[in-house]
Amino acid sequence: YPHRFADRIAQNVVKSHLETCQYTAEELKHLAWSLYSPEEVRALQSKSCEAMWQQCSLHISNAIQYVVEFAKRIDGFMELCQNDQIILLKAGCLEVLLLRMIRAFNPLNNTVLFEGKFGGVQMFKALGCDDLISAVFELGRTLCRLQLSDEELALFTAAVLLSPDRPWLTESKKVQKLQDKIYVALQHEIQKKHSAEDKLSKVAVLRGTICNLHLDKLEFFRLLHPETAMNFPPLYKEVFNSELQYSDPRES
Ligand code: 4D8
Repeated sequence: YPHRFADRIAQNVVKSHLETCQYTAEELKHLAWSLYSPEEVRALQSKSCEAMWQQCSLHISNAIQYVVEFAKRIDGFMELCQNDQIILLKAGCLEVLLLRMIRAFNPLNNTVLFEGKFGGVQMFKALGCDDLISAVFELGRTLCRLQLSDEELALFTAAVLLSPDRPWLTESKKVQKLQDKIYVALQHEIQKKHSAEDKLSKVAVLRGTICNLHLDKLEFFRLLHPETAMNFPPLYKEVFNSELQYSDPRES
């Protein structure tokens, strides 16, 4: 049974993903054609910038809680030291959020699910950062073209979270080992459904996507809205049920 190992990892990661991805594929299919009316879009557009940011950041924080829960359920993640768990989540949660967005993204009409209905870029006009929003939608379209299954998305987001090259990791070798296993499982998963050429290009594109996801624009966003971008303290508590230690215990 050469794939027994990969299968076990895939099973755990896919289960964790499905348990924490907010909406089932079935629910999304039903919602897909409920669009915001022009009046509703206008109402969103006429909100103040602050009010719209607040509304969006609420959803982003909420979605990030699910990403945190996803990470916690991946075999091996909780065995990493707390320091590294925090680093991986801080560095990867926004990327995973944007990857997860494709489940709630309709490339046929360029709309995304926001508070129960689908709407286009115009919906976020009040935020006053059209370039960022356009880049996020563009990313959505690009990723949708890969037609990832939930299994592939699960494994890929796990691989993004377990990136061994994040700065300041103390046990990056351990993270590397976990990521390698997930990539083997991803490769195996893709092999099941696609021809050989398809498979190779897909893995290559996905690996490339990890780098492309380090969008400068997100950095820019963080600078513009540090309070919104990463309102982390509550998340630390959520992950560890304890206060965060910023200092390295070895230094004291
Ligand atoms: O499952 O939680 O219901 C986006 C936000 C998604 C940002 C959310 C958003 C999502 C980014 C609101 C504002 C992605 C789902 C709904 C709310 C992710 C833009 C659209 C979740 C998947 C679709 C559906 C503006 C949910 C991009 C702010 C920009 C940043 C990059 C922070």
